[in-house]
Amino acid sequence: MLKARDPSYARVEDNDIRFFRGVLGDTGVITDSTALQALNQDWMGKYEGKSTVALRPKSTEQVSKILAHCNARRLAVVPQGGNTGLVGGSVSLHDEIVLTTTNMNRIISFDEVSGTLVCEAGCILEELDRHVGAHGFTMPLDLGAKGSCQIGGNVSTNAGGLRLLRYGSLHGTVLGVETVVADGTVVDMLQTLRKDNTGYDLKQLFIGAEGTLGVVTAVSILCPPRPSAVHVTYLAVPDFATIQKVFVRARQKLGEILSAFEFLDQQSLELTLTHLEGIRNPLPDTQTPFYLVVETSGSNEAHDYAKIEAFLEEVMEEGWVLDGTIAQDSTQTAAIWGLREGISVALKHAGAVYKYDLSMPVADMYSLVEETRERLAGLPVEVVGYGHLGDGNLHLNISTKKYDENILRHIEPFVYEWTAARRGSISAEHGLGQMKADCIGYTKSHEAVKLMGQIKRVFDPNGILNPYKVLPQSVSADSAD
Ligand code: FAD
Ligand code: 2HG
Ligand code: ZN
Repeated sequence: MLKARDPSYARVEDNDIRFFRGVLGDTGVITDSTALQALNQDWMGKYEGKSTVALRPKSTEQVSKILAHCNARRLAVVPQGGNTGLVGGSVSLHDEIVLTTTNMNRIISFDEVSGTLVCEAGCILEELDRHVGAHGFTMPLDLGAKGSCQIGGNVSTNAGGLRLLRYGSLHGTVLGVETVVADGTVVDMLQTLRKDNTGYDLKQLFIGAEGTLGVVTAVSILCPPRPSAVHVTYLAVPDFATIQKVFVRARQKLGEILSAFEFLDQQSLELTLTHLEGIRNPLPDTQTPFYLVVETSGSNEAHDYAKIEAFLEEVMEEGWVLDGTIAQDSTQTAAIWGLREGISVALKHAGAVYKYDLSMPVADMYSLVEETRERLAGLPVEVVGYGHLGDGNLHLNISTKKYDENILRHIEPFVYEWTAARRGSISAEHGLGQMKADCIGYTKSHEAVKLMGQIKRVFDPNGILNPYKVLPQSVSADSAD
């Protein structure tokens, strides 16, 4: 149910528009309803905002002036990057002003010795990867939305993605951020140092804050050397218990070159083949409940290939893998990744989808998918499970034709309670957004949530930044105890 508009926020008036045009020029202020449509709609088509104004600053100084004005006027603001978020965080609920970083897309510097990239928040992930790739480096994160998500959005959601297993989370690879807090103060934390223990590491608060603490305007990030030998294998596995054995063996045998360990179930595969054109089944003659995408990234082609071949031989001899293929060229590699990355897109094509992004002990993961399937038996849904198994991250998706409160009642709070009972997380990598703002208490303690509310009020005492998201209103508001 849509939360009511908080009446303490002001409404945009003609004088505000005049002010914004004075700062950004006419082209930086969007009021045309057709142009606003794309900014008001989230990637899934599930959340629809009602913003009547969107702002497109080109510099940190402009962001600062906008926020200072909005704070003084108590106008609510939604920061927006590539708008690929999956929890309704990047669109408004009511008439909040959208502040998009799309025009802040300059690369500031790249240090070829350390591999440190400094860039503005609106740079698109794939373009950054191309840029650092030309210097022999790679971005430390990769995700299906790379063609449109922005680094500021990645940092603000603490995006995980397909290679977290190898390069770790953004809490480790982001070296610095520049951010503008609610009253317009620019906080320069754009360090490029690997080591810096001077005081509290404030930048960490902005990694995963989902636009509730400040607008991230620039980022410095450590890029690893680009691997010169990448091998991808696609494996058919009979059951979930066996997947865990294959994972343990992959870590033992592939060691430091293991860069991804992803799983999908038969239902995910079928749904993707049905709804996406151009996706090829890598093992068309083998039907089994589970498939794995295992990737290695290293620097010695022959040595790495031999290692993955030996691993494959071993897991097949054990009877753990029923069939498998190693991509022989970049086209086959892209085809396997195209299937894995295409699952979300296929789900979108299939209609409405209830998405749950959970982390928990790997051994428990698939039982949740099976129990959800049982609970929903008889309803017009397809329950699919896939995800970053190597990171203990399950993507449980319930696909149906249209959003339906009756279906939702069968899923929630069941999924959250089930996850909480195993000390998991109800938001492993996508964030809480508007979808789960009121659910944070399932897997974070009362005391922790209360502290988060206090932190929120330090950075944003008027609550203008991304209201109704991440924390329950009662916790964000000034009156919270
Ligand atoms: P947006 O969607 O625009 O915003 C996301 C949140 O960040 C919002 O709350 C917004 O207010 C805030 N925000 C955006 N920019 C800023 C800024 N500059 N300053 C402050 N706040 C800001 N996520 C993963 O973690 N792993 C995956 O593997 C993954 N795969 C995906 C695949 C597909 C096909 C899609 C559609 C999404 C996927 N996602 C994944 C989710 C999403 O892409 C990521 O969360 C991404 O990091 C969001 O970036 P964005 O620029 O689109 O941000
Ligand atoms: C992925 O891993 C993304 O593909 C998206 O995180 C997951 O759509 C989803 O549920
Ligand atoms: Zn994911």
